[in-house]
Amino acid sequence: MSDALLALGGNVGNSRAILDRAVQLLCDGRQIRLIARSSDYFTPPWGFKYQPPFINLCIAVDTTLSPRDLLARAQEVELKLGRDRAHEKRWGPRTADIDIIAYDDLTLDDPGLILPHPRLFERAFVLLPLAEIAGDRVIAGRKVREALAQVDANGIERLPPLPSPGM
Ligand code: A4P
Ligand code: MG
Repeated sequence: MSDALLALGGNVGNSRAILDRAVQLLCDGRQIRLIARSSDYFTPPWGFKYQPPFINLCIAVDTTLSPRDLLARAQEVELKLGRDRAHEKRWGPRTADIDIIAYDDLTLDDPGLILPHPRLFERAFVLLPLAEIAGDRVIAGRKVREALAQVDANGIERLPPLPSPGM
């Protein structure tokens, strides 16, 4: 069994509902078990600025899948939720993007999978939700909470939980 940290984001459609569904689809309770989930965060667009704000969140999971199989599963979920890689631009709008941030303490540099995620330490929209569930975790020699203190998190808002259905 391995542990992994994943970051989810989206800015097309009802992102909170879509990402909630993404967590449910991904964490089947057998091969991928949800251990912790951050709040949802409202985040200004990073990279390509002329697009709607994103919703971002992070999860911690236990998994029996290899890193490659975990990525394949994440990409299946992205597709199921309507992601269309053929028509999107780099860092542009998307319904659901799922990145693997870390997988145990594994370091990997393959064409299709880089671990830990190479742009993690530039991204407050990942570090802020990640610090909520794994602030003391050390990734690539840096503690998540300390890495968060080094980035500009202006404009990011932690959102209250959505009312559960039936309330
Ligand atoms: N890949 C390699 N390593 C990994 C990994 N650790 N996890 C490969 C996931 N995928 C990994 O992915 C392109 C390829 O990266 C995949 O096929 C996989 O084999 P992609 O999701 O299309 O990524 P991308 O958009 O080209 O680049 P990147 O840097 O992953 O960007 P994001 O995170 O997808 O960027 N602003 C805010 N506020 N919040 C956001 O969530 N997201 C983006 C999209 C831009 N701006 C944003 C946000
Ligand atoms: Mg991605």
